[in-house]
Amino acid sequence: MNFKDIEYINDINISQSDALIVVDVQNDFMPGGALPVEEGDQIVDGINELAKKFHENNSPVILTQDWHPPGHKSFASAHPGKNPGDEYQTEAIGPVLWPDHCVQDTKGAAFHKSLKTPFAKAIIRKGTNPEIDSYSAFLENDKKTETGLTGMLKSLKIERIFICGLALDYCCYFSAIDATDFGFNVYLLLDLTKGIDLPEGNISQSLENMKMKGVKFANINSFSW
Ligand code: VGL
Ligand code: ZN
Repeated sequence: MNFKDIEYINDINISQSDALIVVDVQNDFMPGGALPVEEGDQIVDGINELAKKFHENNSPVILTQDWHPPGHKSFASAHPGKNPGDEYQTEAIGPVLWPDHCVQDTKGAAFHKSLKTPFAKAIIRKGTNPEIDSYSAFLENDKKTETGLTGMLKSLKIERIFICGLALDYCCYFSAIDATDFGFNVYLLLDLTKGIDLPEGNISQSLENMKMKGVKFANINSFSW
């Protein structure tokens, strides 16, 4: 599956049962960062524009922040002889190892300087357990430990969630899949995300999987306002 085969939903009106989840718009995922996503910086203005609309409508904007302790097990440097990009799969880590990135309280873990963080109702920090990675904003990679975001959104009576940010085929993808499992109606904003594509083909595989799960695709022009 390729971007041009995708059907986009149109004429979306934001309502108070909608939430916007802005995934990992952090320096380390930007060009020049520790785990750069190509063109990752090009989505920030659009995300700000959309977040402003949600905020004006009293619909919650949630930011996520990858927030690893030093020596996190997802880092190749924590495994003697391993390099970033090497395959490594356990229940809690993988399918590949990463360069050291988004270490708690470092500049790399900070949000991109242009991201309008005052729009956020909450910031969910994930990947904080040294042994377990958390690509998803909802569930850690052990598929058991919740971040708490589901409870928050359910108590706010959120039904529909819109996902944007970085990276398309990791944190956005796993967040979208888990959100459907938790019963939300999920939209991925394809022009407000960029992917890593590691291993190669991972972006099209994740688009295919999301489509099969019932995730819908939209972009910033899909909203009517
Ligand atoms: C991410 C790899 C490792 C992401 C986070 O934000 O997509 N990817 N940690
Ligand atoms: Zn990470």
